[in-house]
Amino acid sequence: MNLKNIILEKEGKIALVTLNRPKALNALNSETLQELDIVIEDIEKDSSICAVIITGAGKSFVAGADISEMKDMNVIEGRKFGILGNKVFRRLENLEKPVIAALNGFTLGGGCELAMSCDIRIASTKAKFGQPEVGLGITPGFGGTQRLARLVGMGAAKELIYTAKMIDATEAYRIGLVNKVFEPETLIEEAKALATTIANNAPVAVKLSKVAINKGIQTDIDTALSYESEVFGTCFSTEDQKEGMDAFLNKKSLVGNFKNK
Ligand code: DAK
Repeated sequence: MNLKNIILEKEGKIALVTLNRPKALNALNSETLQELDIVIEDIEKDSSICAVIITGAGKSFVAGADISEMKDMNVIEGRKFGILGNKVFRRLENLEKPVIAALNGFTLGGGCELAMSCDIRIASTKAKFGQPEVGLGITPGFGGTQRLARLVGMGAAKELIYTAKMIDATEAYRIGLVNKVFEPETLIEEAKALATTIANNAPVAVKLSKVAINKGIQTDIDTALSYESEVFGTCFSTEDQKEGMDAFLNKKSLVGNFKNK
């Protein structure tokens, strides 16, 4: 895999994806989005990987879509760029493995939208968040108008989007945009600990939980509960369910030793 702007590392059951274009604060250009697509595909196909961490190199997670690339786009190019971004973010959101965003610094615009396409967000005390698009004459275009309101509620989402102001990690935690905040030097270590805890549980059950939550949140409660019953039933076709319950009844635990089958 020949990547210029992303580093992909694998440690046991965990994949660590580092956006690595620090000179431009890891701004998302078409090339980086295409590389992210390739990396997600690789992780999708690698059955040894059970959890993913995404972070940024340098002082930024992602400072948004690449303004220098977007500046002179015509309508067709803008649409193409938008389709690519939405495709990649949706692929990440639907990846059947849990994804943790470890937000080390600026998490702005398309960067905040990328973080919201992940399952869990943890941040460094140095991280800054915002949707600055309206200050540039555009609306959020990689899902920000939809995912932010679902995550933090309409009031907080509208305030962030309409004002285009940045908030710090404490405020992001207060409104529920991030789950936890850590000192910068411990962020990746904490992300790996969280990823390991998740990866040690039954991977199929984690995957099916993600599917049920993501699908269910889009619909009414009765339909959502039918998704839940469906995935719950599917668990009983797995070896992990049989062996996990058997281990419990024999006063043992399978945590860390599930087969992913
Ligand atoms: N794009 C391109 N380059 C960027 C960038 C960005 N988003 N953000 C920073 N850089 C570059 C800077 O231009 C600078 O480059 P040089 O001058 O060194 O060549 C370098 O990174 C370092 O930045 P600064 O010198 O500005 O660093 P500071 O620490 O002083 O300031 C900052 C950091 C994050 C506050 C500042 O860089 C900043 O405000 N950056 C822009 C943040 C922003 O507005 N981001 C939102 C972008 S809009 C679409 C879908 C989605 C989107 C668009 C279309 N479609 C559906 C079509 C998404 C839009 C966005 O994300």
